[in-house]
Amino acid sequence: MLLRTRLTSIVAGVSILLAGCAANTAQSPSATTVATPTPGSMMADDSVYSPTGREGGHMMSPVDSTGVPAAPADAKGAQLLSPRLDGDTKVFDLTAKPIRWPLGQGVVATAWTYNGTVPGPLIRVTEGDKLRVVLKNELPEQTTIHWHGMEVPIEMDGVPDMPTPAIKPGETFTYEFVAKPAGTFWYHSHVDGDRQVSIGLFAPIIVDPKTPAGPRPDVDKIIMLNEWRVVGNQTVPAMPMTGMDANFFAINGKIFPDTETISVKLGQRVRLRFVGAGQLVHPMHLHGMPFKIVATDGHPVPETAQLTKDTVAVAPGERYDVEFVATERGQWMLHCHVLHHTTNDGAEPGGLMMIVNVT
Ligand SMILES: [Cu+2]
Repeated sequence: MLLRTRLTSIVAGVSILLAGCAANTAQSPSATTVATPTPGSMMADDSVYSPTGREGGHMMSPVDSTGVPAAPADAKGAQLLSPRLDGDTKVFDLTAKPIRWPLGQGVVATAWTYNGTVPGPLIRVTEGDKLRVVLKNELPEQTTIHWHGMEVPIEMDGVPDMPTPAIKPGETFTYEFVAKPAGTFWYHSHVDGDRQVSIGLFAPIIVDPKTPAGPRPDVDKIIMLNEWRVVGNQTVPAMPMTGMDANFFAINGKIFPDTETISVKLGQRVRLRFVGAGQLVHPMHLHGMPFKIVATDGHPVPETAQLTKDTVAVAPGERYDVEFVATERGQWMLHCHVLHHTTNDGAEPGGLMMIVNVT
């Protein structure tokens, strides 16, 4: 989600380049091409959305709730999606669609989702698997999927027109690639990310190693962190910008005390896979027992380099896999240490908190 920064620096670089070439009026065609924002990106001309221009128009407008169906009250995000087999290819069907999503505590957000949940469904495969993901776009706007951190061909990378065009409303696109490398990854929209990702178009993908280094952990949990702005019945994409600040903070699409409780038996080994799916940094702190950081951004950390920590700062886009052995009985808090993020619309306790219950 560094597209804006990247494009800004590219544009800045190109401006300097062009200024330097002022005496020579023949501009390099390639430089002009690079400076052109991709359609649907944050650099694009948003006048197509709003006659008043970009920041004051489309970016800040509430999400349209008209006719959006409600998810079941007990709906959960990041649930395992079973593939169907086509020969030796694992096929996953996704539909991008709006849903009224229960964040918890009676707060309902208008979300854009994969298959109607926040986060979208978990895709879990083994390194080397042939993967096909069929995405139907039932959103009112174009979209794509970017396979964040995975090594996919450029045609599958999900940045609009670089080189594959975005998927228009009503259209379907098939992503096809071999799952690599092993690790914790996530997938998300790469169109109008400031809005589309902020309102729910994100989900986990885990690639298990072909040859595991050791036994699997007894408990293995994904913890996707993001932020919401819900005022009354209206959802506005939360972004770090005055007037757009988040007032709800969610773990796997839920706010405390409606976040999941992780149940662990004494002596079990627990793996938590943190994913920074929002736009803020969340230093996640576990009470009672220290943990080791065993993988960063999906890639294993050699044992001799594994830091023992009780807090890990999860920045936007990052993943941290941490592991600990449950040595102490009790209901231990796991929470963000930006303490405003443990509130629901300003009231504590709430937000990015969950309980690890060791029995
Ligand atoms: Cu936080």
